[in-house]
Amino acid sequence: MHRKKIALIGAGNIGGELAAQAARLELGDVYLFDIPDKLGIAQGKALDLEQNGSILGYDVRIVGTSNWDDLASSDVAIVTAGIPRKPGMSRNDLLGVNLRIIRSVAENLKVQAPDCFVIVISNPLDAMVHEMKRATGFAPEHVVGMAGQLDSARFQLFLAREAGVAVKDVRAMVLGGHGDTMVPVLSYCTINGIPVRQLIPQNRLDAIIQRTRDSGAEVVKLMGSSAYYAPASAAVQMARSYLYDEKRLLPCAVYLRGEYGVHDVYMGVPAVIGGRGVEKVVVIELDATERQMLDSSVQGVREIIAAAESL
Ligand code: A3D
Repeated sequence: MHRKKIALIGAGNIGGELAAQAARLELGDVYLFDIPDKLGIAQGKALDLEQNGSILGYDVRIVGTSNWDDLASSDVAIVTAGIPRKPGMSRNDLLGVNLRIIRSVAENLKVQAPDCFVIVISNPLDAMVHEMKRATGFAPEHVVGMAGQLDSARFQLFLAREAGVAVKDVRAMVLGGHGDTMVPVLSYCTINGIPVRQLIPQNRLDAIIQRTRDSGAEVVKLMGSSAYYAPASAAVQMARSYLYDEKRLLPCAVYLRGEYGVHDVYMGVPAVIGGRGVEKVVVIELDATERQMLDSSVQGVREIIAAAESL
């Protein structure tokens, strides 16, 4: 048995919070990787977080590095390398820059950690995770994207606030691509088992759906850079489900091979994550409106993947 090794590629806002959460949960030793220009930041965050362990009582190694050799045989790699949005930008505006970064990360991961479970967060998410699978050649079960949990968390929060109930009593799922065409599936949305449509009028639900779709941009507008606490929590939940074989059923971007009538596309759907990676893609029935929204989301994802393939 060896201590698990968590590689965090990108030591920026999300990377730092991922390191903090992974350390607190003692998921394994944490390697916080960034480009040589940012080595000091990676090492500084690592040292701060190791010292934090003396206060909080966790004990794992946390290493800041820009040397790929340090990431050899990692069990999990969480990829945030790239640039985030600035106010007024869409996720798709990041395509050209982040695609080159993802390709170089994939080339190195392939060599250093061929058996790792890869969770991609960099945007535009669906195209980046698709490219990660293509460029590493890893099995689709070992390459997933984090987005659905974050979008679902946002949806749940707004529903809870509207209904005046605890957020932990709200269960909701957002499927489809991570963008303007994301699909909040109201037919499965409940507050402690009660269908949400019985508790919140349709005009308020429509407003909440729109706010959920715009929520990433809302955060960017407020603070000038992307959200990072909730994205990190969601990815850590996925990593933990893999490492501990928890078999959590989570909405995440997985490679579809005919499920939902969709082939060769990464998209947000419910999936079971366990010790073998993506163990099951769960196909749920959708009503006519949701199905239509999912189809247009697929179309949007295909377009961004095609744009990536042409670069
Ligand atoms: P930021 O704080 O800028 O951190 C990104 C880090 O990546 C920086 O420290 C860069 O130096 C580093 N980096 C750049 N190139 C490389 C490379 N080749 N190898 C290693 N590291 C590199 O950004 P952030 O942490 O706020 O966001 C990271 C990414 O996540 C962005 O693309 C965001 O758009 C995206 N994001 C996605 C979601 C989803 O829900 C999918 C949510 C929030 C942010």
